[in-house]
Amino acid sequence: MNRKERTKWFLDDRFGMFIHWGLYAIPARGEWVRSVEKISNEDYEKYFEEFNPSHFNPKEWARAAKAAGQKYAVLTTKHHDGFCLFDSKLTDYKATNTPAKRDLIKEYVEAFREEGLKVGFYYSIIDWHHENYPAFGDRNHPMRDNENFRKKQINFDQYLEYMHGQVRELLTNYGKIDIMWFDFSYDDMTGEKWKATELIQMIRDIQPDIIIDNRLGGNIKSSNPEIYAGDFYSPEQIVPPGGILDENGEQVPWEACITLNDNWGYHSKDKNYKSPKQVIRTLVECVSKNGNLLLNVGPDARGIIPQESLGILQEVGNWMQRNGESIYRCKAAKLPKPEWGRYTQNGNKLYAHVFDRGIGPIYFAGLKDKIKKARLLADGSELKIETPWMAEQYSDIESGAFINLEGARLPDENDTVIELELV
Ligand code: H79
Repeated sequence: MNRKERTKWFLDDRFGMFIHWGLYAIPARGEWVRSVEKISNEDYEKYFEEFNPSHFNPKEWARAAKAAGQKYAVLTTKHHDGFCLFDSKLTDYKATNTPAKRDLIKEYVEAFREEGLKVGFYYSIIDWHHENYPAFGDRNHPMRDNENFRKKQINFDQYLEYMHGQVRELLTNYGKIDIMWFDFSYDDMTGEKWKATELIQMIRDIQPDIIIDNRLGGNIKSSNPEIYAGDFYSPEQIVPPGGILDENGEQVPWEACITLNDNWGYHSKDKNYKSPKQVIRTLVECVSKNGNLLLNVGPDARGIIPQESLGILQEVGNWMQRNGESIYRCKAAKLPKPEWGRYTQNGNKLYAHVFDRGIGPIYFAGLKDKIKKARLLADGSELKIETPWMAEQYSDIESGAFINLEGARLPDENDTVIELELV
């Protein structure tokens, strides 16, 4: 399979759930807490001894994802702090040895598969816990100010063996895995520093259909990318303004990962949540530029997704239930961005996402005599194409079409979608 074939389902599905969960849910100050507060291994150890997510129920996570209209998920099997949610034979630093006493990745995979969702693994190639991970080269390492630690002799090859071995475990012990999400290369720690070619060959050997992000390094936008350059580009906390094109001007698959508040891991005081409307419009923006949205939740130390996040997911789900057709299997339309919102398209179905209605009829530049039928996607009601009074006096009128929405307000303040069947 080539990249295009591998990523077909991914680009059809468009919307996934990112889950950041680990020991850092206990201090509840975000997943970078060890680095930001320069916490030593010893001081962080208490969270390992305490980790006991009494309400962990991945079926509930999966149901929330499904109800939101998400089609796949990616969970942190190990974040930068090095703690493993899975039962790795290569370390003691794993959920099995905490009061949780079990392989949480196994339960996640089973629960999400059961709901019909595709399953992905996030795996941090950075590891602040492993004794052979170089603190000296990592300006964010929690022990960066500790002279002894920085000068310690390490054997990086042993870390690579560990890292490759864990990836092998993850891709061998849990059945078919759909996405491998590495995080991340930096400075000269990139590509072959991770023995990336060897790693990719092993991955493709075990899971030939898996899709892999672009964070092992290389240049995914090259016309001749490295084998480890990945299947999709992974912009973080941004929707790339013009989408992503390679050197030949061809579309590169991409997925924007975005938090719901300002942290990936659970943060008890961060209430800076996006609104459902922002999330819906961001999803539409991604699809209108040929991209996916991977929307993050950070379950707490009990294993519960914050109430605020669940509320947002629910409202996004209400919208998706009626308007999902304008997202799944859709891509960018070959029309300029309209004044009132965005377009997505699937074959001869053009979806007009009206964010900003203004007053009066909505104008569709370039679509005169090109619209066979128009309906409100949410309820299927027909919309008439009518040329307004004295329209011949307006510029552009020759090539455009008008649709009149009854009433003063948009039927859906989040995003009113008009389905246009093109001739
Ligand atoms: O897993 C999530 C992040 O933890 C990870 N990638 C996503 C998917 C990520 N690692 N690094 N970065 C994102 C960017 C680095 C941000 C930093 Fe900072 C700025 C590190 C130190 C300064 C943000 C602010 C984190 C700590 C303070």
